[in-house]
Amino acid sequence: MAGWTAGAVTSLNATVIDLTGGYPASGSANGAYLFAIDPQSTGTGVIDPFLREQNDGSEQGINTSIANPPYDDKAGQWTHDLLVSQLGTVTYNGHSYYQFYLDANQEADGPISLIAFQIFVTSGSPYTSSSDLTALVSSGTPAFDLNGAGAVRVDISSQNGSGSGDMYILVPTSDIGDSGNLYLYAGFGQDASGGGYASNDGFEEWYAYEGPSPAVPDGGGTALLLGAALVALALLRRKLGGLIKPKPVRLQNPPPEESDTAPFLKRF
Ligand SMILES: [Ca+2]
Ligand SMILES: [Ca+2]
Repeated sequence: MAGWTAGAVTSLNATVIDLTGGYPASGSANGAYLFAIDPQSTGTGVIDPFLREQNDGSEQGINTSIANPPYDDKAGQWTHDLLVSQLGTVTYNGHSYYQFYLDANQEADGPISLIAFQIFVTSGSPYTSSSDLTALVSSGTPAFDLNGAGAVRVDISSQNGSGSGDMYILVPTSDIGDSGNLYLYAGFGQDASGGGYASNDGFEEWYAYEGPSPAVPDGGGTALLLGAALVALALLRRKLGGLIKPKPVRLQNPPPEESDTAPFLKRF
């Protein structure tokens, strides 16, 4: 979808949040906080991405389990419906947030620009029609819009290609609520004035902190359950430790590449 420009970005002078310097760069917009992820972070765990999107020039995507998803979604099991109730919360500066991670994948680990980030919440069953989803984006009211208080462009380093998180964003839980279907609509590319960085190379991927996991059953825990518990433990350490780096939790024979069919390890 080359040439696409986020409708919300109408100002020629978007506020730029520059995270390309990497950790500890950070910024905030419309009540959300954005942080570059430390490339030296050693936390690793089994991750459940819910949105992959990919195109050259610019790209946009929304999470859905529809077999033929709209926009530049990369169909497959790592692009799927998500419930608000699946998410865990984190506390930052005394307030409660949902935490969404981005793993960007660009040529030569180059930068990319996030120019649209909206979260929609709906009740009832998830959408099964691509046109209903695009109508939601074009005419619905987002529960959260990073551009809601003025155009924002977030420049992000895509360190370490795919398999390593590059940024996370904390979205106030008060904006989202605690139930319903959660749709993340995210767009990348240059802003309306031609600033920022186009998308290229591999897919961009989103995942979320999905909260504390059930205890691993004695003697019966599957690798997936164990991995999820370790991720939760590592994230809990992050939460409790502020900016203190999480300790290594699991680094045993990570697969060389992310699989389309099985959970995989990712650094965060
Ligand atoms: Ca990356
Ligand atoms: Ca890319």
